[in-house]
Formats: sequence, C-alpha cells, structure tokens
Amino acid sequence: MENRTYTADAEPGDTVTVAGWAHEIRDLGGIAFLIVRDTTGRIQVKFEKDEMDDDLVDTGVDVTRESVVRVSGDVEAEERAPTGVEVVPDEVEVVADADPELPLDPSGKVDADLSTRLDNRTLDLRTEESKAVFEVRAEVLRSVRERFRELGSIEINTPKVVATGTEGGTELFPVTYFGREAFMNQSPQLFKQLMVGSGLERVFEVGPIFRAEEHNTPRHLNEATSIDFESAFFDHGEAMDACEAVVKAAYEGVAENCREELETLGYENFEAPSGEFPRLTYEAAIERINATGRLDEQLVWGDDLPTEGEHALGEEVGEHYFITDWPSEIKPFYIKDHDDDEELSTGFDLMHPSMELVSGGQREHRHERLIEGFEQQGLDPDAFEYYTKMFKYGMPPHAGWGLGGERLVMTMLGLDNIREAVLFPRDRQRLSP
Ligand code: AMO
Repeated sequence: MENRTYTADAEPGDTVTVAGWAHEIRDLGGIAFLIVRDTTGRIQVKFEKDEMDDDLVDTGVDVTRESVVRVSGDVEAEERAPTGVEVVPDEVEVVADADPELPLDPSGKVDADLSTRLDNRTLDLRTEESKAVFEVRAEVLRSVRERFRELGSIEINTPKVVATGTEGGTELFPVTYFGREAFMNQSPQLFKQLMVGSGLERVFEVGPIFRAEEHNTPRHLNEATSIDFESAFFDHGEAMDACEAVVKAAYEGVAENCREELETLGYENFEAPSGEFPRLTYEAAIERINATGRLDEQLVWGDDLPTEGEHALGEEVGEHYFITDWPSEIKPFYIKDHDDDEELSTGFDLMHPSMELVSGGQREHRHERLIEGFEQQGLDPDAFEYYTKMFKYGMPPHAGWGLGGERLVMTMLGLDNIREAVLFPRDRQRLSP
C-alpha cells in the first residue's frame, strides 16, 4: 500500500494514512475512539461527533471489531491516549468487514483454549502473546543460522520424500511416489553425513522431520523442525562444543533482540545460559536418577531414560546438561562406538532440565563396520547402498547432532505445550489447518 505509515511511526505533526484492524471501539456519546492495531502496535483515532462529518463518524463508530480499516488524518499529541498520540481523521474506509461473531477474542480479554487457537491461527496471532512466541521463534532461527555460519558451516536442504527410513521402522509415514512406496523423511541424517565427505565438509540444515509415532504428548509432534549439524573431522566432544555454542546463541539472540516480546510473555529476568553445560556419563546419570528414589524400579545399564527419570535428574542438575557415553545397543547404527570399548557409544544427548533437546554423536565412518551396524539393527544394507557406497570413496571421521527446534522454543519460553511453538501443528488429530 502506498504511503502507509505504521502506527508505531506516527509522530505529532505528521499527516498519515494508517491501516490495520479495528481493535476496539469506544463510543462515549459526544466523542468516540477507534483503536487501530497493526503489526507494530496501536493508535487511537478520535471522532468528535459535533465537529465531524456524520458519514465519517458513522463509518468509524459502526465498524465491527477486527475489520480491516484505513484511516487518514493528522497526528496530534494527546497524553490521555494509550500511546500518547492520536489521529484526527479526515477519511476512514472499511477495507474488509469482520463478522461480529469471532471464534476467539484477539484483544486477549477472553482466553481461548489451545484447540480453538490452533483452528483459528490467523486470529490467534493477532494477540500479543501468540505473536511474541513466533517473533522469538524467528529470532531463534536467525541466531542459530548466524552462529552456524560463524562456525564455518554451510546451509543445505535435503529431500523430505525418501525411499528408506533411518530412525526406526515403525515411525514412518508412507507415501506413494509415482506408484512406488516412499516415506516422509524422519531425519536428514544420512544426507548430512554424505555431505561431510563432499567438498562442503561442515553443514547444517533447518527443516521438517516426520515421525509417525503414536505419542500424543505435550512435547511430541508428528512433523517437527529439526536443526541439524554435521562436520568432517569432528569427534563427539567437538560436536558437543558446537551444540552448546548454537543453543547459547539462540538464547543470546532472544535476550538481545526480543526484549519487548519477553516482556509481553511475562519474563522480567530472561538470561542466556553462561557457564559450560555439565557433561554427565550415562552411567552417572542412571546412578543419580536411582539415588533420587523417584522411580518405582531402579534403572539398569541398557535402559532408556524414562520421562520421570529425566525430570528427576533435570531438577537436580537445574540447567542444560549433556548425557554422554550411552550404551551402544540403545543408539542407532550410525553412531560410532568408543575404540577401546564396543559396549560404549560416542552418542550424546543434550538435555534441558525438563526434556531432551538434542541427540548426536560421532559417526561410524568405516565402511565394513557400517555395514555390520545396518545388519545388527535389522536393516538391509542394500537398500542404503547410495549411502554406504560413498564410505568407500574417502569418508572422513565426522560427528554431528539434531536439535528439536520447537522443543528449543518451548523450553526457552516455558510453554506448556509444544504446539504453541508451531503455527499449524501436525499431531494424531490435526491434519488441517
Ligand atoms: P532424534 O530422533 O533424537 O535424533 O531427534 C533429534 C531431536 O529432534 C527432536 N524431535 C522431536 N521433537 C518433537 N516431536 C518429535 N516427534 C520429535 N522427534 C525428535 C528432539 C530430539 O532430541 N538423526 C538423529 C540426530 C543426529 O544424531 O544427528 C535424530 O534424529 O528434540
């Protein structure tokens, strides 16, 4: 729109055209106010009924809430106005009418349940709180990309429709690809690994992953955003260093650039983590969980950590921490074992006190061992020949990780449900919008 002024930029003395939504209409008799909201804020428009044209006043006062309006006029200082200025209009146009019955109240005065909000995201994202979550999400993605570039990695995009899964056969979404069976990709795992053997060496990707898991929990999605990293000539320790740097960058970016959003969301003292994230071995982790006495049954070597165990440990540690040296048998085939102990893998997880954020590790880069790994996991190495073949042509040692984007935003903002951090979540019930 030509000559549009954002409400936040309107200064006394200006003649402006503002455009946005009718946030509120207050008719006090001789005088009426229309509050116009746009992406930058709100501005008051004043109607003095005796002094203004009747049609102009009627248009401004009779408009339904949330209709799209365009208002032209002079900006004046008015200390009683919410933002200290108001527009004295000489033209008001209703650009798009809103139905008087709204499925939710964008002024935020009446709370809506999550399901109603997700069904009506357009209206939901007119509320300051919801909008703030997605501003934060955008800043998280901006700052992680920046840190990845500082770490010398190049952004890649890999296929999402694939012939084979990698992260467990039962969690695949099948699709038909020109009459052939195909799947939605669960992880860019194999593709990012192939790139460390290419001239790119160090790569990252921000993209969707698809998991057909049955879980319907506040922290699982069936389509999530994975922030993936992989580097040639990195071991698991160096991969953890990069992971820590990227997670901290996300917090630092938000602390620095999202002050207003954090205020809207009720944070007074949002702080980026400063010290080094502690690194605990899996063995130490299960011992500490057992010592809390919170689990009905004691954990033994080889057990996955149950949610309740993660919470018990998270409460004790009280900050982000890594769990390292997992048993080889519970890590995927592509994770390398320690050279001096085959029972022990180089796999690691990064934990927020409330949940897992990242899995990673050094990868098996020796061709023969890789083939054995496929077989041990019950996967047919022939189906992955496009991948294993490249390990015959000079594949360097390498390591990397995958970070759940929504879980990062959810834990950073203390959201109750991961769905709040996704515009249009995909879960067991939701396939539209
Ligand atoms: P993993 O399967 O542990 O590892 O996934 C990595 C991270 O992605 C996030 N995540 C999810 N978030 C929401 N809903 C889900 N259903 C979901 N599934 C995963 C989590 C998790 O920690 N290829 C490996 C990574 C690697 O080794 O590089 C992988 O995909 O935050």
